[in-house]
Amino acid sequence: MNDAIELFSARVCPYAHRSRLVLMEKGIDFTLTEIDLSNKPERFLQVSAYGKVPALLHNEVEIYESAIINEYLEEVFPDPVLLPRSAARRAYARIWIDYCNSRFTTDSYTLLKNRDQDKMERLVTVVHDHFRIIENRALAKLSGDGPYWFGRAPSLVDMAYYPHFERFPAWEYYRGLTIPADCPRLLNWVQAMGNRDSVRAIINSPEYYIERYKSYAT
Ligand SMILES: N[C@@H](CCC(=O)N[C@@H](CS)C(=O)NCC(=O)O)C(=O)O
Repeated sequence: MNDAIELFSARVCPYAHRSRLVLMEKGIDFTLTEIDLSNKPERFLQVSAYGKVPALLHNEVEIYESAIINEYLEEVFPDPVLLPRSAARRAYARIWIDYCNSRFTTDSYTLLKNRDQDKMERLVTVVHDHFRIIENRALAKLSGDGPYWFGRAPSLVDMAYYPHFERFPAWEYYRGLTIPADCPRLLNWVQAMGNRDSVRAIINSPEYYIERYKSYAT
């Protein structure tokens, strides 16, 4: 079958970034359609019932929500494999992607958007706690002697988290957030991800994120 794949995306969006990375890691040819989120085209709204990027059009198949798009890509294009082989570790992968969506991201953006100085210190502690949970409950237990979530090869979990860490300079700039020194695996993970060809091909500068996140933070 001749595959026609179109990804509706927005450069600033960490969720669209996830699906771009998975498409590139798998070497899949695709058309990237940049969406102006303040003026969404009808064609995009036909595909994404939520009106959010990313959305994927694969021949006649219409999919949205980054985690679901990425699992779909994993099933349809299994090479290279981006989920662990064992059922238990696949379940762990899904737990950590859920953790990213439901805890890590929510609390990170609460910190960035907060302007109440009295709450700031507590919100920084909450995000630091997430870093330590990732360090100790995920990487220390699952990554063995490799730099990625599940060891030597990257997975959908790495692709789910990395876009948030690429945007980290905005948190550092506006909120003084740093990754604590007692998270060496996490620091190493950021570096390993930053060296991947897929990541380097579409990386944005710290200045880009600092500028684009200004309205959230100030
Ligand atoms: N849960 C969604 C989140 C996607 C999302 O929030 N996308 C934002 C841009 S980063 C968006 O399209 N916002 C447009 C809107 O809400 O109108 C996913 O994982 O795909």
